[in-house]
Amino acid sequence: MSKTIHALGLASLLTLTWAAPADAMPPSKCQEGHVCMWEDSLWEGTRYVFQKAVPGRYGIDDWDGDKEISSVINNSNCTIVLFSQDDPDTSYRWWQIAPMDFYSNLKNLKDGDGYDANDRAQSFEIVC
Ligand SMILES: [Ca+2]
Ligand SMILES: [Ca+2]
Repeated sequence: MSKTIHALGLASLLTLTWAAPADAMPPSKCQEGHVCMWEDSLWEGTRYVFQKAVPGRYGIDDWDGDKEISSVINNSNCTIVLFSQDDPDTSYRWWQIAPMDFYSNLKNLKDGDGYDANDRAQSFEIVC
């Protein structure tokens, strides 16, 4: 009896582990050729950024988005650079996201000094 319970317990644990991969690409959440950014991790909360991947610099809204972005999908062949300030030229921190890459939690994206990008981006650049 106890052996059965133990086996069931292990089976549920394995199921849980496999059911929640660290980073699962949800392509339906961000249209092809676009860059999308959300208020919360795991593509939840308000989607503050929905931008066609055209090269250039873009602001993140001061009120709705600045220092709030927590998850990003780059469903494009361009590179994204997140900046810590509204003006990329005065930003002292930046974080790069490769083409077709994504972060379900920006705590996992760190700059060279070890600072994560979560709730820090205030503008971004699309480089193609
Ligand atoms: Ca956030
Ligand atoms: Ca901004």
